Amino acid sequence: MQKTVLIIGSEGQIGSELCDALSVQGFKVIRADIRLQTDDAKLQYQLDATDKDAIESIVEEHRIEVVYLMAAMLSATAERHPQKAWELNMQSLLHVLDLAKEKKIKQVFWPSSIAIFGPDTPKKNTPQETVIHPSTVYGISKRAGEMWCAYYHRVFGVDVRSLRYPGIISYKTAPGGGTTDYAIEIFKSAKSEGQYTSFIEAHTITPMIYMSDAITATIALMQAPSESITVRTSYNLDGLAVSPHKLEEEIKKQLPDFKVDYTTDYRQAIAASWPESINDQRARADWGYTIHTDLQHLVQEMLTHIK
Ligand code: AKB
Repeated sequence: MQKTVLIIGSEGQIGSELCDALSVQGFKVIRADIRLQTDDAKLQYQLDATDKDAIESIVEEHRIEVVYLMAAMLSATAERHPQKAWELNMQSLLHVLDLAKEKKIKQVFWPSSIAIFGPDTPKKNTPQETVIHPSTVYGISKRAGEMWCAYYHRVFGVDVRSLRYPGIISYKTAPGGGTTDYAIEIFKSAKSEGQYTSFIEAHTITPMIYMSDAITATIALMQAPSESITVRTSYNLDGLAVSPHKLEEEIKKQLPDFKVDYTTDYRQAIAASWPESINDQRARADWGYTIHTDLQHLVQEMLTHIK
């Protein structure tokens, strides 16, 4: 029988592409997002992710087996709205974990982030287990969420799985409120204006991956046999080491007149507190994580498709 999955945050950068990928794989996908206006034959719902009753009623109506909880307030916006960020990022997770604990759903995916790491974490080849002192509200909420996931798995047997996503670069749905958003804006501006003013310093490196690799990794993790999942907090995932300067150099190969200047703001300190590269041996060994898209290909794809 066709498995029914619920994507909470279906209209966001990752959620929207996850819906498409899971539909192509034959899943019945129910979309839910605060930004949705209409019910389309009950395949989509306007949903506040902090409303447990509303989530539960969708789960019951559609006999949902798997929930992908993609709704979150990202790092830059969360610094401006700490209380709201904490409520959204934590309440939504605890509600979904409770539904799994009550056996109303079988499996949960919840995204963590490289933002859990802070300035005193080793910057290069950051290990899976290391010093984890996040310096942002978003990072704190993601680390707390990881610990909740591990707790619900250990104490209640909940099958919750998670990835520490690097910054994700994509062209279909714009991200909102992240620090790594510059790495998408730069392509838009390169095409439309031939110039970009970066809020991140030229040589600040953060790990980034192309959306297709993030989606492939998410689905591979969720489809792996339970006994091969040895990390129940969240798996480290490495990406490409990207900085504004590296993107500028790569874009210039195709648009030689492209120029970048720099006016940094509070987001610079956030980016500087994150690792440059990540050790993802556990993800590779446990369920076969690989990156398929290199920087050259990524830049070419972005310049071809971004509107
Ligand atoms: C952000 O910049 O906040 C996100 C992230 C790294 O989790 N893209």
